[in-house]
Amino acid sequence: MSSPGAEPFKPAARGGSRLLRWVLVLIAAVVVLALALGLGLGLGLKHNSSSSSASSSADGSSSGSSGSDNGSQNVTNPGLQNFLLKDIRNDPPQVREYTLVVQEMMGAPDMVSRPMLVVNGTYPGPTLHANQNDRLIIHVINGLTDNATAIHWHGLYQNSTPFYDGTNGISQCGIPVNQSLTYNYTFGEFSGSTWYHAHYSTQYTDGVVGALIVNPSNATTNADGQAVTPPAPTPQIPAYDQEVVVIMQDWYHTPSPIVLAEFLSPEGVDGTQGDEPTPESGTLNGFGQFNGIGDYFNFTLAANTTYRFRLINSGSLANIRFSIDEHPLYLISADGVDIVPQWVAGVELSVAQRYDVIVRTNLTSGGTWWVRGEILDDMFAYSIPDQNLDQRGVLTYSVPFPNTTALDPGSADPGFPDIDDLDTSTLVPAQAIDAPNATYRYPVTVSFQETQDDQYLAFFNTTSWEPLDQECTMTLLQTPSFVQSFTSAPDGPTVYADSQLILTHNGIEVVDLLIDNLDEGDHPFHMHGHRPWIMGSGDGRYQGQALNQTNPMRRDTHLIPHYSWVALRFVTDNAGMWAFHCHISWHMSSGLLMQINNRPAMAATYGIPAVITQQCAADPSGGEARKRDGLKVRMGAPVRW
Ligand SMILES: [Cu+2]
Repeated sequence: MSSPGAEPFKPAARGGSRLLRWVLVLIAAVVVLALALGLGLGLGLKHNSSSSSASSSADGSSSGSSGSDNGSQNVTNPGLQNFLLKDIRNDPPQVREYTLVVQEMMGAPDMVSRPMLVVNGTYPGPTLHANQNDRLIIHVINGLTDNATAIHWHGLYQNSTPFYDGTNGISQCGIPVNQSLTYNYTFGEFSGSTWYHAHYSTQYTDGVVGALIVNPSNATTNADGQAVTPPAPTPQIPAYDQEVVVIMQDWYHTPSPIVLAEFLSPEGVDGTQGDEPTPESGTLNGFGQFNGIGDYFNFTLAANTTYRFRLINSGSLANIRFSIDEHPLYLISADGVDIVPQWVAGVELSVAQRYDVIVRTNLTSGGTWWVRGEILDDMFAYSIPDQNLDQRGVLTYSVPFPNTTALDPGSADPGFPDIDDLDTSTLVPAQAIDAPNATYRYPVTVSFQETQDDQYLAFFNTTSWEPLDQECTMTLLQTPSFVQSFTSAPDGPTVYADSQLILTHNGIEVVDLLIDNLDEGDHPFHMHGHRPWIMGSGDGRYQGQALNQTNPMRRDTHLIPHYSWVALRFVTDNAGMWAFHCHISWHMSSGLLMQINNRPAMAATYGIPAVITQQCAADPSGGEARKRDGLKVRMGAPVRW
């Protein structure tokens, strides 16, 4: 671990920076008010900007007119206040209630207008911010015109509430149009940076994403008044003054149902079946640049302050490299797991991964710096003209010796002489937990295969997933015969209805998934309801190599490179049906999903909210339309859902 400069991390004195912060907030409020009055509350994204400079206003929202589209139908940027978090760490345990409306609107994050699916009219959606001992009550309203939806809370355990996991085909069948579902849960042992997103076909690719930030809590009771044990302290993690969310994703100019249909067709998106759709650009806190234009998200921060940046890749395919020019990153957390900190120049986030880094605004000259969210092309099977992978935001704080020269949009990342990017093999959890001995071990293969009817589908072993019609596996658990099919049989894998690969354990077991990725592509695998240990990995197939049980890294999303193996270990103590799937949108919708069925008899006793069963019976997306997890696509001019 290298350390630039000898100065250890200390939070800056809070008084001075707080005054500056209030001044900035006041300025931002005046700007927002002026814009709101000027535009009649129709704050729209620019569609016709020719500016390539860092021109967005202090609150992060664009100051442009709403172009040729109906302004009231346009997606807006939620502004800096959505990403620069209030300090709620000392709030008492409480119930926090939110309403999220999923809607279809026109938007242009990178100046290219297209139909989007968004939450509460903004992209990204509102940041949900809570402490570990809080209860969240979230009313999700489906304001779409044709399609059902479901919202998943990535990385949460949903202990005793597996039916609120928000996963189409497993914990629910989707919220029908004009209906709602209230998700109601606590965090248990979870804290950290994570995100929520639609878990219904490829909907999140079109914009149904937002940050979900959970602070650890030292409270000894929870929001329900129950006694809880505070998490063990992690003294390695430095104190910080304020938190900043950075949510980044690769960005497509065509609505995902159309792209998905092309991907699954014999011709593929580019003439080769199986080539993953390549994005046109990317976004960083809702802004992207394309074809030489686009707004930059402005991180207008206070000088001499210690910030915890919470980085999220909410994308669909690409890895993203994050860095800030001239500001080294002190990496402290990965997917909500505190790690032994280390200095890095940049971090690569696979789809659905998160990293937390400490950034100090302590330079004395300059004043503006590039914040980089570079879309990496290592997953791309083909290139497209005009593609812009170089996505940026701007960091600004006041310095004694400002440089008045404008930032150069063509400048390369200057890097650091003595600091490298993160090597994920060096990640070590700060709270050491040794993995217990496995009681079951299962070889699992991952592959893409062409089927007899010319579909190119993804398989776990010999099963390619698709959601069931008018039922999901959690509603099926309310059927005694379905539960008995597991409880009366030995533990292990079964296939239900040809498409549901279900790995069942009736008791609390320690399970190894020995995964061989036989595919030429990399896959970021996500296990719902668990934080598995990464016991080992390597090239080729698993052939009995020794596994590391001593404080292995544990995280909910792990990239398995092409033609390689990984061993994941988890304990089956969280009763319920849990998805284990590739988080590349196109791959999950090709069937790369299996289910982990922990203690089905216990899970059945949790019951399931009647509304979920009723919404399944409503068959929200209509029989065949839901096959292959697809969405109804309404073709017309312009192309919309
Ligand atoms: Cu994949």
